[in-house]
Amino acid sequence: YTSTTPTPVSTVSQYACQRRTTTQNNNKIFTDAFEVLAESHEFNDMEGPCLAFRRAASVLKSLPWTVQNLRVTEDLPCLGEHSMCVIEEILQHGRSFEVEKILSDERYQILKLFTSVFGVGPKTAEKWYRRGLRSFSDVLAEPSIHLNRMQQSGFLHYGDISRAVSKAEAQALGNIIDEAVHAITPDAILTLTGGFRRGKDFGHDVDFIVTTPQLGKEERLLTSVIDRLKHQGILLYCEYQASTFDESKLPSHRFEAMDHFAKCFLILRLEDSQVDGGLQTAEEDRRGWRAVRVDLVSPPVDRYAFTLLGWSGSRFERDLRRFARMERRMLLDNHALYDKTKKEFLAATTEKDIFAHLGLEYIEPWQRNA
Ligand code: DCP
Ligand code: MG
Repeated sequence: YTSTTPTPVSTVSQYACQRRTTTQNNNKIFTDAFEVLAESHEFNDMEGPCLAFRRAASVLKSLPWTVQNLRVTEDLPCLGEHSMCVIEEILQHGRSFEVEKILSDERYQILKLFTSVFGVGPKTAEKWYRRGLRSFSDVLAEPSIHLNRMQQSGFLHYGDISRAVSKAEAQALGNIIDEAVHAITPDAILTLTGGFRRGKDFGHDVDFIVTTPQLGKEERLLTSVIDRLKHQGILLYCEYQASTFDESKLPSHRFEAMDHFAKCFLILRLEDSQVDGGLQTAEEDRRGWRAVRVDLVSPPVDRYAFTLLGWSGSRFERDLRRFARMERRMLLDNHALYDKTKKEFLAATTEKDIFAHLGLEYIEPWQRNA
């Protein structure tokens, strides 16, 4: 529900891991604006302001009420002068002129278009833009540009994978992966993670953790699953990364660092007949299938809880790491938790163990949409 009397704002933490954030966003008009500002700063390689706008958006997403005047925002954390100005503009005029200027800017539009291709990040998009390329056909017609495998499949399946994946489709993919995993290893563990674990209705991909109770057998399980999907003829693209995990290494200081477990980035062919309540676009209706992005990660089972917490994602997970470092002198990442004071690793079999080690109240996955 949306209450009109704001709860005391002084109790809102600067850390997303100390806030409960459901998928119901009562401040979408503001957070959409902040997201555009964050992205535009990202395109201009300005990490500081980009992060500031992302944190500001995250704070507003956690509020059980809608911001209706500027006064209530004064006591909220992570809202700087610039964010306040944007809120004020929106409160007054129903929109932000600064955001509208960005949205109508050619460079922003083109970089947004290029980065919407699987395998194309801000750096590549910027390089293409600087070379004077302005459309997909410009890029594809440019002989000096070499697309890597990921980008080639990104263009090939662009229409399908740029369209959101529904919960029913995620469920159908879960069934396919479940069948494959358990045909290979009957006692294998398969868990849906990412945005769908947080209760989102739509996602850009579907993320799963795949492991086995037998320590050391997890990597072989993943490669066998990939082989099986290939034989079923539903593997449209696969980038496999072997494990580079070293258990003696301390958790990474970097917030955005990828983990070292065996993983794969896939594009799978999903039949309409496998999806409950089925049909999508007119073209897919005719074709009878769509392409979907799927990520699988395969940690050793004793690292399962860290991986699950990490891959459940959102700003929540970034702030867990920051909280651990800043408030507890601990290092957390997708592999482990390390106490710098005691100079020892802290083991965990469940997410609750990790929250307990950090002295944090447990927050359910569906409350982690920060
Ligand atoms: N992740 C990771 N290492 C990777 C890929 C992902 O640690 N190589 C983590 C970071 C994300 C989480 O997994 O926090 C899920 O990633 P997504 O990009 O799929 O994000 P969501 O699932 O939250 O959103 P979406 O609905 O866009 O898929
Ligand atoms: Mg995802």
